[in-house]
Amino acid sequence: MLIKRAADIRSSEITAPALYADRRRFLRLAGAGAATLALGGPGQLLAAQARDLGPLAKSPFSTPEELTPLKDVTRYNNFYEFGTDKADPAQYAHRMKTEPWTVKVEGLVAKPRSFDLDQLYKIAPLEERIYRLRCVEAWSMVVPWVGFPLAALLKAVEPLGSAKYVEFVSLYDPKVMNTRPVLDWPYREGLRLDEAMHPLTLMAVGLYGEVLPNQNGAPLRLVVPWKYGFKSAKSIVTIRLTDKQPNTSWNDAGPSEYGFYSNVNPDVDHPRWSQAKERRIGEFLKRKTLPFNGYAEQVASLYAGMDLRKNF
Ligand SMILES: Nc1nc2c(c(=O)[nH]1)N[C@H]1C(S)=C(S)[C@@H](COP(=O)(O)O)O[C@H]1N2
Ligand SMILES: [Mo]
Repeated sequence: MLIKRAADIRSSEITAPALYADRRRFLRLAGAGAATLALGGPGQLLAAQARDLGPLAKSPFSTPEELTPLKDVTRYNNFYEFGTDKADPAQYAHRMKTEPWTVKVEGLVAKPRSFDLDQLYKIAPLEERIYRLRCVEAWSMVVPWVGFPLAALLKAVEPLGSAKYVEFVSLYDPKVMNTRPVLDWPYREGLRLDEAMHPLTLMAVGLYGEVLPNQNGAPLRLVVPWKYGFKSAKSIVTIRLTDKQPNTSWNDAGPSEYGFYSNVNPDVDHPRWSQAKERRIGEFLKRKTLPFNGYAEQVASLYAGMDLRKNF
C-alpha cells in the first residue's frame, strides 16, 4: 500500500523542498521490494528504481541559495536525445532503461575497467552538493545534487602520465531516442584532466536526495558547476582518457558558438546573445552572471595565463 501512498502525494507537496527529506525517508521505507513505484510515464518525478542512496554527507562546497523547486528541475530539461523542447525529456526519458548499466573507463589508464552501479555507488561516500547549473541559454537553477567526485573514479583506474584530457560519451539508443541528427550522436563532452580531477567536478547519481530521474541524466551524469550546462554530459556510458583534446558534440555543431572550455563568462557573449545576465528559473528579474558561475575562487587558477576570450 506504500505504492498507493506514493502515487497519492500531490505534486504541490512533492515540489516543496522542505518536504523532500520526508519523501526520501518514505522511499527508503518502500525499499527495493517496491522498486517500481508505478510512477512511470509522462511527467514522472520519481526515479523508477528506488535505490537507497544511504546517509548523505553535506558538502562544504554547497551554495546556501534557495533551491529551484523539484518540479522545475525535472520538467525543464535539455536532453536532446529525447527532443529539443524543454518538456520533452520529462515526457519521453522514462523509455530509457537505466538498470543494469555499465560505465567503461578506458584509454590512457593503467587499470581500464567497467563499473556497474553497485560499484559506482561505492567509489566514494555519496554527498549532497548544492550547485548552481547555468545554461548557455542564460537560465540557471540551484540543484541539490547527490554524487561523488569524478577524481575518485579516475584515481581508481590510475591515469597514465600521458593522459591530458577526459572524454565523456552518453548513451545513444535509437530505439528510444531521437533519430533526427540534431547533434552528432552519441552526445560527447570533454574536460582537461586537471578540470576533471578538480574537487568541484561531480559525478551525480541523484538529486533532491533520490536517484536521478531519467530526464536529468540517470544513472550517472557529470556536473561541472563553473561551466555552461552542456558540459555536464548525461547518462554516461564511456569515460576515456586521451592525450588529445576530444571533439565535443556542441563544438562540432557550432565551433564559433560553443568552445571546448565553455567556462561561464559574463564578458564573452554567445555570438547571438549576451551572457552578462541570467534568469534563475522561477524568478522574474534577471540576475548578473558571475565569472566561473561564482566558483572563480576555486577554479580561476586552472586558467592562469590563458586568454579566456580566445579559449571560450
Ligand atoms: N547526453 C546529453 N547530456 C546533456 C544534454 C544533452 O542534450 N544530452 N544537454 C546539456 C545541457 S545544454 C544542459 S543545460 C544540461 C541540463 O541538465 P538538466 O536537465 O539536469 O538541468 O544537461 C547537459 N547534458
Ligand atoms: Mo544548456
